[in-house]
Amino acid sequence: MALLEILEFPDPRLRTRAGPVTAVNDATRRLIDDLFETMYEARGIGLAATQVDVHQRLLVIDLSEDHSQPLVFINPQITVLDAELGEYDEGCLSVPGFYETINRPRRIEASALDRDGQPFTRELDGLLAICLQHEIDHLDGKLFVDYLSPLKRQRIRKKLEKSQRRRA
Ligand code: GNR
Ligand code: NI
Repeated sequence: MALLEILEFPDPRLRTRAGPVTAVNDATRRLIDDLFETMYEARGIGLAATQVDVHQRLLVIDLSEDHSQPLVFINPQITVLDAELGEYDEGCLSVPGFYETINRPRRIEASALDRDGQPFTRELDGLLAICLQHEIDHLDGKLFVDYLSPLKRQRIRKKLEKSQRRRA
């Protein structure tokens, strides 16, 4: 297993649109294990491959406190079940330290492949529906800051660039 480096906004690599996973094999499962290890170490509830500079349509989620409910979504697709939006204060490991209220559809149906390459479909709501939409946005090169006003996004970008310069 390996800890991977998480890219931070405004790194242009976060804007890459990931391509489909064409085969679920041992290399895929190694990547999945590394994503979980990296996500748990960073205390996140989700992580998309895009965030570690791997541009494949694969993401992991675990909403549990004790790392007991790992979920894998490969080539995920969602359909919105209900036009109703819900708001949530979202954060992102690629935008560390910033939380903003984002509106998204509350109820979705998700289809994907699991870590064995088996297809599944689930209806999702609550934080899981929010998190999956947030992760699929990453696969499409999109970040939650894209839903904010240009002024707010610019402020966040400047602050993160400053802290990245301090660390460099
Ligand atoms: O850890 C995370 N918390 C979170 C909170 C609200 C909405 C979405 C998220 S996902 C985030 C981890 C992350 O950046 N995944 O891409
Ligand atoms: Ni994120």
